[in-house]
Amino acid sequence: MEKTVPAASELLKDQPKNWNRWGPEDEVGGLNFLTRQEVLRGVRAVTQGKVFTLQIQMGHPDGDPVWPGRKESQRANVVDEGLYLAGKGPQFPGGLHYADDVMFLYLQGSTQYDALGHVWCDGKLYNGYDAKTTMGGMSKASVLPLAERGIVGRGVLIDMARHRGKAVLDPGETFNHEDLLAAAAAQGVTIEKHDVLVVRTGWIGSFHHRDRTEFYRNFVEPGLTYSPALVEWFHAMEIPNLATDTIANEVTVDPISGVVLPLHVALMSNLGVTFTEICSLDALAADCAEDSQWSFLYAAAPLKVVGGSGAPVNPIAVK
Ligand code: UVW
Repeated sequence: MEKTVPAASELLKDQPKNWNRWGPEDEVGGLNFLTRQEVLRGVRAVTQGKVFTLQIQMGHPDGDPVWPGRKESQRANVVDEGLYLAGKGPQFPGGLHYADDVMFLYLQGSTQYDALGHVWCDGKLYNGYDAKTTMGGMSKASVLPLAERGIVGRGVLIDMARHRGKAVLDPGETFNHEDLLAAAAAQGVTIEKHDVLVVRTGWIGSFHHRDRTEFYRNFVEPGLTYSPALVEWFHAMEIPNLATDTIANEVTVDPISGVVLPLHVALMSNLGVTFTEICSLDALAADCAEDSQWSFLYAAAPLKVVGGSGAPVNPIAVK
């Protein structure tokens, strides 16, 4: 007999919400936890001056990892020396030549922040905003307030792949907050309240080594899996931001209920946890494994796209 999949709102009906916690006009959710004290706590994690950039390459000639149905970013030259050689380049007194290009991209098609209103259930976005405010561009809970504010705090990396002795977790492989805590203990680091939680699965790092058809077959990523206890843990820990090296920051389909992406609702929409997706974490993870320092200053600011449901970002980790 076929399993009936509940509505996400039904699955999550008793789960906590941070709507109105920061007032009826709030659009940045968990970023409210990142006070000046939290910025300074992040700064105190800097001990060596090592810098890591966490964005994947964008417009890679072999394609970029995207959620099925989205198109990969495409960059194209508009002006280059070829145009000048053809006698068509723009001419200026003094003879300067220049290069120009354009890019077609999904705002969720690279390393990016999701706006808190990016997903919703039952016609209500984060903080109770009406889903009609998404029409023609998001007028509420868009990526712009996240971008205007910036995200700076203490980051902690949990390397689930390394913890399980794998280069990359398997498609559909799940883990929960207890697994994160076990991995943290094995790494010798503590996940502290208000940390930016960065989780490595190895998935995005494997994209350019994998057969493309195999990567997208029955598309199911590894990742965090929903349970009321996991949501309660995020709520109690007041996690402002979850960053992972997967396209969607959670296992694609909840293996118990069959609901697709329930944590997008339970964490992002209900609690206001900001999501950084499609991060490149392999170099940072290799370095953390070598020097045993798993915490760092995390700093990021998505692009200020007016009305955007998300925006590309190149987060920085400083150890
Ligand atoms: C979807 O919106 C489906 O996913 P993501 O948040 O990963 O962009």
